[in-house]
Amino acid sequence: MKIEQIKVFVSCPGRNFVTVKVITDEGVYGLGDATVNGREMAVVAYLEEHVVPCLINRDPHQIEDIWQYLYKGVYWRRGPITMAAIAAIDMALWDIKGKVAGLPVYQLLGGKSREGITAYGHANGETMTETLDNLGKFIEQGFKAVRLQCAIPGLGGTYGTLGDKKDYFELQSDRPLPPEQPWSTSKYMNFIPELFKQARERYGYEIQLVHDVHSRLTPIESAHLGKLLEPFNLMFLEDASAADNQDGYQIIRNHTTTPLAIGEIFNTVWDAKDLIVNQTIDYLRTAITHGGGITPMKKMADFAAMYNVRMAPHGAPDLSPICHAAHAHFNLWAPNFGVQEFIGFGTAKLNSVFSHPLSFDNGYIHLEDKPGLGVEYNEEEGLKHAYKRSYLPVTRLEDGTLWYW
Ligand code: CS2
Ligand code: MG
Repeated sequence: MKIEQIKVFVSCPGRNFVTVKVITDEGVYGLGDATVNGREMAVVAYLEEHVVPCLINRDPHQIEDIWQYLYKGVYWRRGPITMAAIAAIDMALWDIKGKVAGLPVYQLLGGKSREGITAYGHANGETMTETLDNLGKFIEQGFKAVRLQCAIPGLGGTYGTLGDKKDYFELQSDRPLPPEQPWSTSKYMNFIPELFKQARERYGYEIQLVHDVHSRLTPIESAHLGKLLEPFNLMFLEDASAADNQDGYQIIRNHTTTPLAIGEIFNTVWDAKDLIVNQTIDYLRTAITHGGGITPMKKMADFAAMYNVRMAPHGAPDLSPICHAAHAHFNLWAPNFGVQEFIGFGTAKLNSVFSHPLSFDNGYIHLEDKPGLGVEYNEEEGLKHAYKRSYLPVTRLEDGTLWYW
C-alpha cells in the first residue's frame, strides 16, 4: 500500500478547521485534524509545502517511522504549527490502519479500559446566579463533572463567558482582528471563591467541579486561589498559571492540595516533563491535534502514569470532530484516563461537514464501533463554508499592560 495523494481542506462551518485527508493507492483514506485556532493558514502552508511532497509513495502502515521522519528528521523540531501538521498526518495513518484491519483505533491501542468516557460540561454565565442555574441544568442531564466560569463583576468579557454571543461554537466568527479584554486579578480573586462556595451550598459535594484560570495568575497568586478553593473540593484547577517555566508549579504545589491540570497549549512531552516527574500536576490536558498525534500521546500517557498523572485531553470547540473522535479512542484505552472536556456535538452546520461516531448519555461519552476513527469529512459541504480570518482576544490589565489571555 502507498500514499498516493494528500489533500488539505480549510472550512469554516461556524469556525475554522484544517482537515487532512491521506489517500492510498488502494482507495482507503484516513482523516486528521490540524487546526490551530487563529493560525490556521500557517499549518496549511507547512503541510502543503513541506510535508505532503515528502510522503507521497510512502507506506502508510509505517506510522512510527513516518512520525520520526517528520519530527526527528526535521532540524526545526517542536512548536504548535509543526506538531499540529504532524498530528494530522499521524491521526490519518491510524485511521487508515484501523480501516484496513477492520478495527476501531482503540483496539489497535490495546483495547478498552472502560465502558464510558466521563465528560465535564461548561456551565458559563454573565452572573453568579446564571452560572449556578446552568450548573443545575448540567446536573439534571447526568453530568458527573462540570466546569464553572463566570463574568467577573466590574470586568468586561471574562474568559469562558459568552457576552452577547448565544452560541459558543460561533465564538470566533466575525473577528477579523483580535478584540481586547480587560483583566483585574484582585476583582477575580475576590469573586471566584464565592462562586464555588455558593455552588456547594446549592448542589452539595457529589458533582465534581472544575475551573479554568486560563493562565491569568502568577504562581503565588494561584497558590493563594488554590488554598481559598480547598474547602470546595475541586476536581482540578486548570491552567492555574503559565508553565513556560515549569518550576513555577512547585510554588503552587507547595501551598495547596487543590489538584492541578495543564497542557492544552503543550506540543510535546518536553513541555510537561518536569511537571510530571516532580508530580506538580495531576492532569495533563494536551490534545492529540496539538501534541503531535496519537503516536506521541500514547507514549505521554504511559510516561505520565508512572507519576500518577492522569490524561484529560483539551476538548474545546476549536478542535475538529476528527480530534474529538481521536480523543474518544484514546480515552477508552488510556489506563490513566481522567476526564474529557466536552462542549457538545456542535451545530447542524458543523455536522453537515463532519460526521462522527460519538454520543452522550448520563455523563458519559460513548463511541460507536466503526473501523478506524469513524469520522467522515463532506468535501462538498466544506466548500460552502470558506475560511474566515479570526482571532482569540488579547488581554490587558486595567492600566493597559499586556497580559495572558
Ligand atoms: C480552553 C479553550 O477549553 C479550554 O479549556 O482554555 O477555550 C481555549 O481558550 C481555546 O481552545 C483557545 O483556542
Ligand atoms: Mg483551558
